[in-house]
Amino acid sequence: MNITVKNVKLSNWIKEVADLCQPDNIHICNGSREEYDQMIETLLKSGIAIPLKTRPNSFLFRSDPSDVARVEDRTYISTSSKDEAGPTNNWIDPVELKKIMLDLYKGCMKGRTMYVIPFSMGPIGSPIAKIGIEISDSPYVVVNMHIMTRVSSRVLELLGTDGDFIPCLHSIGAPLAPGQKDSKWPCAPIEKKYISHFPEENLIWSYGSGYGGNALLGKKCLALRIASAMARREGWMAEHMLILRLTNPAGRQFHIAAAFPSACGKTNLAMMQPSIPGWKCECIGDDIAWMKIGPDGRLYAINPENGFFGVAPGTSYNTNPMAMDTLKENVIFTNCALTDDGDVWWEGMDGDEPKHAIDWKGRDWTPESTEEAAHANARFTAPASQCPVICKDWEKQEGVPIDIFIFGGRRTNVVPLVYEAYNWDHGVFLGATAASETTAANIGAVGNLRRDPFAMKPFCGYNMGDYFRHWIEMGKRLGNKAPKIFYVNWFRKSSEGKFLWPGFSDNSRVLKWICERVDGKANAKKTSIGLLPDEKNIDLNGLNISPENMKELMNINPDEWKAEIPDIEKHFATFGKRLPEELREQLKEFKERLR
Ligand code: TSX
Ligand code: MN
Repeated sequence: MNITVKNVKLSNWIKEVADLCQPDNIHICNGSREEYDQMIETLLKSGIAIPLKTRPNSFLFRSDPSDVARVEDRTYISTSSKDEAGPTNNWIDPVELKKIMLDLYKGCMKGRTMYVIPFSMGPIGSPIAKIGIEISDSPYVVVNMHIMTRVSSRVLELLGTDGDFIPCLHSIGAPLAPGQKDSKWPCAPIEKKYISHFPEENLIWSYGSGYGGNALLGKKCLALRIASAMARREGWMAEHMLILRLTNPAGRQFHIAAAFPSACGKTNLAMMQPSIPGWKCECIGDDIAWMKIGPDGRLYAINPENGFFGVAPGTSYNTNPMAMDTLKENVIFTNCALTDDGDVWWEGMDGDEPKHAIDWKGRDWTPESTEEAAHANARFTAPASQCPVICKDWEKQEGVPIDIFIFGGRRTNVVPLVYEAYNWDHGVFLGATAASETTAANIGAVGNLRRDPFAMKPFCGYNMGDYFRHWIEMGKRLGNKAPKIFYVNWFRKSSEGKFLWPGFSDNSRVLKWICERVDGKANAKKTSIGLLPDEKNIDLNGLNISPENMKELMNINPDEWKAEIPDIEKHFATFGKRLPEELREQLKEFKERLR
């Protein structure tokens, strides 16, 4: 094969992978519209992509029913010692894991084309951006990477002859024998799937799955797991956070980065439109924030992604109108239902459900069917630039200065609507103890409390105790320029089981109080858990919420909080000696405040 690549490391790696995986062809991607169109054309001809009649340049894909989500028990952080990966990660010794995977990779691309995808996470050339190269045998991965990252031949130019990049090797793990008919969604069985990270050498090896975070390696694998390990070594932060800009009626901008576990509506908050007059909200990112301390000592954030890979079910003009308007054209849908008029549909979409549809498995569906039409983890892949409220500065090379961090979770009781951390270390304590109740969208029983520190449990590429320490250290470096830290809970319910807070657009009322705190304009009262708004401090103008409900929403019951302590202690104990002294101290002070 006649491949010319200037970069020495890349050209050697391509040869090495081609020798190992034995593809029929090699295609070096350039990220152009022509390349995208040509790829889609091939996918249409083979019947894998289904064109949508109602949305220009938009297509539906159906995955294999066994390949529908990230596979956390097949995800590995492979460091030289198990302790380096820590208690929250699966670990296999790198020598052993590479031996297993090299065996799987041998000849795995036979009968297929090997795509070399050069991409930038972050605006090309930004001082915070990183370059990755994904090698994949999936054309579906190529078109998704076109939307989710900046795929471009400019990336190869930027690399030059000796520039460095993060190698991301991906195979669906389904070689074709000569003459063998391909399936619509080839992939390997679960016991052969491996999503492996080698953070000590900035390397990603993924095998056997074609879905989402298992296969689009720029996102969770590079931008969170590998980047978090790089960030600790290099003194910056890679976080599972949305980024938004809130502008108050006086024109002052506040930049907020917020971390929530899954099923808390992170994408909805990222695109939220305020219900209070005079306030403006713009989206910068909905999933990942990379942050570095700038020349002025403040923390600057970029969104390393180029698109949204969002959960479709539940997305509607009610819950997220800006997302709905993002999805009008140039979108890839995966595992949604197909309506008779050639549009996609999913549970929770506005309006009546269709009388007939084809479900995500390709079978007839009617409202009488016992299964869902769309898979609960069905997705849209859409360009961020199409979001009507994308911030004009979302691609600014130096990023935006973060004023506020928000952590949160889904809690039916105990946790009030909003509170502020006393100081940075206390804020790190709130992030480290963050917890959320499981919903039908998670695995396991509904309503169980799961600790998900900083919403990073599945995404931290090293020992989480060291990650907590890194946060403590960033606070020391940021000093009085550190963002203020808050905790929110949109999901508290009354004793009758009704949501106490309307949520969605009305969350702007909570963000307003948060901004006013940062501006030094709002009061707060000291409590055992942190600083709480006085009841009158939250702007409830035009909102129909009873004082009793407001009281219940903000109530702190010390007995309920005392009952949380044993679980926090158990959680902290899992990190052993790696738990920073500062967090032990925070827990001690919390216990004293509760006495
Ligand atoms: O995304 C949500 N947010 C954040 C929005 C900016 N959701 C959806 C979560 C599932 C992904 C919410 N659900 C929020 C919320 O603030 N709050 C709730 C709970 C809730 C649901 C419905 C109503 C009120 C609260 N109202 C009615 O049903 C009329
Ligand atoms: Mn996420």
